[in-house]
Amino acid sequence: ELQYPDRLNAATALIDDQVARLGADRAALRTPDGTTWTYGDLLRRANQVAQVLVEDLGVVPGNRVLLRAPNAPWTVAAWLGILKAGGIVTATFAALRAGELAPVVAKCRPSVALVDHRSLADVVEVRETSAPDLRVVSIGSGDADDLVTLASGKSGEFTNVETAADDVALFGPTSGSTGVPKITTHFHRDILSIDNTFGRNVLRLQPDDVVACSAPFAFTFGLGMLVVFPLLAGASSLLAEQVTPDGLADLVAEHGVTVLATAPTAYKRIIAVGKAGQLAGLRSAVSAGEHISEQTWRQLRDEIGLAVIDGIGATELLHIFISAAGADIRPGATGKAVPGYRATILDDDGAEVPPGVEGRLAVIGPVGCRYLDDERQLDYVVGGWNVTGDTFVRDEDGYFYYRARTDNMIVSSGYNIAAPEVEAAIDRHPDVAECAVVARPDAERGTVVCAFVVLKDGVTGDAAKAKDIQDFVKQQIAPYKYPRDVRFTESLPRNTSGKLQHYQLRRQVQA
Ligand code: 3SK
Repeated sequence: ELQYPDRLNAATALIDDQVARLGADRAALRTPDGTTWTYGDLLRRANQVAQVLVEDLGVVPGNRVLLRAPNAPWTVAAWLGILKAGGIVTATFAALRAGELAPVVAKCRPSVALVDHRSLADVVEVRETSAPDLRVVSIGSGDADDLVTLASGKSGEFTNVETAADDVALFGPTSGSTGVPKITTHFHRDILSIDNTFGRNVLRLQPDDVVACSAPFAFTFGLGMLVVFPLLAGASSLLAEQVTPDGLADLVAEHGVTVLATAPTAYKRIIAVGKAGQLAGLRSAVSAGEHISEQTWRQLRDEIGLAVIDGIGATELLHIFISAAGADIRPGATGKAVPGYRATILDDDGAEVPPGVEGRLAVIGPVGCRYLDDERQLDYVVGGWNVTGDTFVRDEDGYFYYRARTDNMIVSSGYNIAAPEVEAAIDRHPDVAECAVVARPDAERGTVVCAFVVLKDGVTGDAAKAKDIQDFVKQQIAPYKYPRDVRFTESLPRNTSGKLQHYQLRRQVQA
């Protein structure tokens, strides 16, 4: 069992202690344009942010601070600064629209929002419609009241708040299979636990590693890969604000990246565009967010000798809990329970099933699911097990093999997309009578959002209408959730009591 002192601020371990241990001059954060922040730079700027939060914005321990910013050095400084001040980071994707942000704000009740200057509009809209007391501070505008400007006027000296190891440090919103956000809560010790489990036992970064990851920090996969693991290893990370899979391969080759973490879609795309060779300098590569096919895994191994570390994690558990690296890898399997975790397969009644029998993957370990004020906790934690939304099967040797999602979640290119949320957005289109959304298998993205749409009488379902519906959806919810495949139909399959039969549509799109 992992033991932590009673008083523990994760930021102290991540940056103050590392500067004391390794010195200030090592590179911590790099960007593609050549900017480098050393560990000393990061400590000073994180302290400056903490000073702004406490001295100028009146943040006190336990206050929630919304953070909406891309993967960039000031975002890391802001994230650490919030922890230093004893605040709770409420991380949100920059792609979320006001309608998706509002329930997160309502539930988390942040007092301050630190927001990239290019994505202020949705936060301002939420403040105006439902959160009048929210103090919105831009990052990077250059204005006098901008976070970076305010921080630059501070000394950079700050004594971290002595939080308890089990004080909440992080709220991780997750869309949930119905589209109504759930807020996962994580303690200061949880942030260090992910390193003591996956980080040290599977990933094993070296101090000279340079890590790149396509996931945003708001997704805990990105947070672990770009902030927690590299800082605790004394390594550095390459932060790119927005990066396509092709761009990722170029970054790896051009910036001496030694460890890459991304979703299977990116690996497939890199292979498809003939850029796998650009990954040849990697020491290690991680795939998570969705299942990587054995074929893609073997292609990378055979073409460039890269044995990708597959893994499954969850926002609820902060990071990866099933994985394997090196000689432990068994092609086709996601891996074994990460040291510190136990994993099993449960049937629909919550009973454990023997090897070879499919069921729901359940895990137990140092980080567990704790939703903020949400009855769905009772579905996720059953008999002490954290019951994931995935069907798996295990073998006699403790290896776990992915089968399918168990709920309404569509996992496309590593993004979790709740089918009911997309259905609700399509239903609001004035020409739509009804619709149903399912996952359609896709060679590149794993699955894509596929919408079956019944139009109102007299409306023609053609390519222009499909595009119109897609654009309409992108206006209402985060654009990555839009249906890439829109199929018009006369009616939707229903059972005798009128219940929509999604499984019939799923069957249609398998063909
Ligand atoms: O989706 C995953 O597999 C994952 C991995 C790491 C951290 C968080 C998540 C959701």
